[in-house]
Amino acid sequence: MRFTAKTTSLAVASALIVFGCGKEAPPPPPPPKAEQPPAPPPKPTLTVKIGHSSPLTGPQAHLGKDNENGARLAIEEANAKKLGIGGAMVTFELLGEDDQADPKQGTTVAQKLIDAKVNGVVGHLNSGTTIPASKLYSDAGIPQISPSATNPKYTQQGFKTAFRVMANDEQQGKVLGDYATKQLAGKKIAIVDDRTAYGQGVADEFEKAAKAGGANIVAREFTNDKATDFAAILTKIKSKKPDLVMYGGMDAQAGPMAQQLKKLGVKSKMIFADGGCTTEFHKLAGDAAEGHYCSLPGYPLDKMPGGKVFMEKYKAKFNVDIQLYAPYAYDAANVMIDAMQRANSVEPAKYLAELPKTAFDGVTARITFDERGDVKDGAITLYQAKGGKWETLETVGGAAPAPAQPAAMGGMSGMTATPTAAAAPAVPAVAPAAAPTTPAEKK
Ligand code: ABU
Repeated sequence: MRFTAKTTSLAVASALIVFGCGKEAPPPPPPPKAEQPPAPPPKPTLTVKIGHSSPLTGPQAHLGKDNENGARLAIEEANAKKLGIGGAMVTFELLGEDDQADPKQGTTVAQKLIDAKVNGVVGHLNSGTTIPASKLYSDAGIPQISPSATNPKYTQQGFKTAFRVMANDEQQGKVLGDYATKQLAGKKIAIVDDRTAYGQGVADEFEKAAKAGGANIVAREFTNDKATDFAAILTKIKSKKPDLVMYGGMDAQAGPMAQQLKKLGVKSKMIFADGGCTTEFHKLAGDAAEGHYCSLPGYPLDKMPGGKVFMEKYKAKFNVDIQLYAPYAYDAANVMIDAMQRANSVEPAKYLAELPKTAFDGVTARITFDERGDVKDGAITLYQAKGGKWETLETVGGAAPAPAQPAAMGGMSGMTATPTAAAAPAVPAVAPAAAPTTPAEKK
């Protein structure tokens, strides 16, 4: 007990000492305030102008709008990502111009885009406009990626600024010529072209390959890219009784030509390259479309990873089906933006240095460029018109895509892949344009 009382007294005394005879101890002083770092200044914003040029009026307006839509979709998606490049928040703006598929208008429009200080150009659609415009872009140091111009000359001029994301007409003409003579056993072939850089060029390449395959060219006629009446040339062709009629040109002529062939009682099938390989061909030709053949660079879109998703997004945004080159324009714009990100600069001279090193998984292909700026390992797919759609026959060349992902909606309107074609491995029958294995340096 004594021990307990003593202990208690000591505790009380200690408490009195500690708490100052019953007064409450003041709260400890707050620690010195840490310096708050100043809020970072808002990132500067930067508007980056991407030029686009295609025919928005005239017989190819539906294709021109399709290209523009593809590029616009890529740009809007990039804007939604709020990309920072070179320390600035970047907003991309599409400057769309109408070159009317006319070479002279193509250079006028190119100069307009250069004067507007675009950072790059996606386009033009036609070889006939792309080639003369490419000189102006080259002189101005502005990178240009054509989604659809296929005349080889475009990338053979030695311009460091010129790129394309689609296999060229040497490759396509050869595949068509081989198919016409080997698979379709064409011996007597008539050829018509529209005298454009594309139409005449692809017809020439087809002719070379068809002759090499043993065919006799029984007629070589030409029209133009505004014509709709082909009675005179088709009557001449009828007298030659061809097995096949090859057309070098666009759907606006291929469709009526198919109709007029049928009306004349010509049973020969037409065969043509990408310019006629559209949904519009079926509309223009009606029931005369059945059985004709076409080719289109790349694998069928619905077999590409990202292909079906792209179709869905496109339809949801524009409320129309893809006509032809929209996926290529989408890829071209994305390749340009990707190079800007890798360069961390939107300055043409800086990101141009990154373009040859591109390795971009687009919806049309894994895009890498050869030393000229042509897409490497470009595949080419052959289709046949059946029941109002293009059905896949086979794909030639190119690296086979990874399996496509499932999508909620159906495939691209007017393009269907047969199960056999989809499962078949690519047949490397077409030599890709000079294809070094390392990233290309433009010379
Ligand atoms: N690729 C065929 C249509 C565009 C062009 O090269 O003229």
